[in-house]
Amino acid sequence: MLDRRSFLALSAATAAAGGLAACAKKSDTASSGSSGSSGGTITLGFSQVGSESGWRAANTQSVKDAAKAAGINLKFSDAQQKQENQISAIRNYIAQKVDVIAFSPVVVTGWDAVLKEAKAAGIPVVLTDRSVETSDSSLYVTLVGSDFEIEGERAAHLLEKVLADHKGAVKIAQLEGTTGAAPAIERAKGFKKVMDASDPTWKIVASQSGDFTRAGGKQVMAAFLQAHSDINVLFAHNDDMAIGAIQSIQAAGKKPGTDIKIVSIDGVHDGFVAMTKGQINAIAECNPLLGPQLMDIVKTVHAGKGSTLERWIKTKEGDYMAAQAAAALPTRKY
Ligand code: GZL
Repeated sequence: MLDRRSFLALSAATAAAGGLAACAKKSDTASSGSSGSSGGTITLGFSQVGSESGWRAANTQSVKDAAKAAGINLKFSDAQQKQENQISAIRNYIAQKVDVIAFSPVVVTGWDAVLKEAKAAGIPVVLTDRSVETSDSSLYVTLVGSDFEIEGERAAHLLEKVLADHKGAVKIAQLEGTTGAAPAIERAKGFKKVMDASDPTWKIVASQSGDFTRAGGKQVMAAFLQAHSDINVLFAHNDDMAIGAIQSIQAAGKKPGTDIKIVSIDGVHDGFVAMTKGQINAIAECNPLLGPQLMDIVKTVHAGKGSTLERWIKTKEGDYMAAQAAAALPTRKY
């Protein structure tokens, strides 16, 4: 199976043709005014994963604020982390003849049928945040979002820095994101790639999904600690699960950030606060503020110029050690 990077690299040409066709058909319809747009206003149908984390809340706000600023009529739905809800929301947008559909797919598989329906209706689709696995790359025009595999690699390199003075075994617990979701699959892959190449004494002794939620992180970490008293590192696929896990670590009479070093991904406000308290040792940022880029993409696609876009528009993001958190916190945008 193609991994995400090679898949995306291979799909550019077909997508350009397919995307162009969809846009051309849509823009033809758009000019006849029979689409969701009233006059010059573009109507965007957006299906959001849910409201599972601080990252998601910031991402939702960014999309809503950017649509308003761009004068785009936004139809927004929250799928509560259920793929069937996203599929029905996309079908509703097709029925309403919106001009463009955008969504963050909760998991990577199971989208071909509904995306083929959007293509048949001449409605171009833009992916935000997370990717899909499909053999038909004309089913969406572009993806705007982070490289999750690189984020996993970055988290492992941050852990190398956190463990610079560490002596002895490294027993890692991994809190995975939502099962089947691109960030969960790829962050685990990137982390393991660096781990295997860097230090053979590192061992992942427990790994399970906490579904990107605080409750999930707390519950799974409690179970980890029951089964493995020797855990001295936690790698969490997002800050919310790390924050939930901190409660279980403390309940077990251990000091988060000291007895159990913690590296996480996202960089939400509460993650930075936990770093200022020394409870999280480092965070690889994942930027949720995709709204403005998404609206620019929507306007380009609606104008029939989707083929001019890169197949994957990556977001810029940084890495933070706990020592940098206090200085960074006041100007953080999420
Ligand atoms: C990543 C995003 C993930 C975040 C989580 O781009 O899809 O989903 O890392 C969120 O916090 O729930």
